[in-house]
Amino acid sequence: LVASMEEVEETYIMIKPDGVQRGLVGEIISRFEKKGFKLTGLKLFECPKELAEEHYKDLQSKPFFPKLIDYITSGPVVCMAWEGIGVVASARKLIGATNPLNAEPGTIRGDLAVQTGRNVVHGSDSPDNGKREIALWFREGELCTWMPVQEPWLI
Ligand code: RTP
Repeated sequence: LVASMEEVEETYIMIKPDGVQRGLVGEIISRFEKKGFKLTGLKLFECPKELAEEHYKDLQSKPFFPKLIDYITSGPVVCMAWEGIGVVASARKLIGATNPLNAEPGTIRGDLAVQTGRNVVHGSDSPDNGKREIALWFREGELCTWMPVQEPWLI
């Protein structure tokens, strides 16, 4: 069955610098692909400090904010836009709890991380924030809408 367009959401997923440095990029991307979501944006990117501060502006007053900004700007991140039915909440489930020690085995953080301050991946927490964050991290020409092939690639 084809989903009605109202059910289709978009979310911003980002592999943080520790995920890139530990060689987990392929592993993390494949979890979203295998689940059945559609990749519509993808780039390796060195995040400027101002962008990290804008992205995390709701956490500005937290004591860990300066450390969080240092972490996110400490090396390249992988920026991704994903599309699909219920993708925002589903991606958060695939990612697991913020503190990796509380994240269930089978989730990305549950399987691959041990510290809140090095929790390898970000996912938008609402459809509105999904749209806001995709607009913040991508320029329009960097996003692709595409349909699965109708003809087989191989015969
Ligand atoms: P994210 O935005 O990265 O997906 O994470 P989240 O919603 O699960 O968690 P949030 O509370 O929004 O925190 C954002 C990121 O800040 C770092 N953090 N450090 N106590 C600490 O040191 C602390 N608390 C949060 C984490 O990298 C968290 O993912």
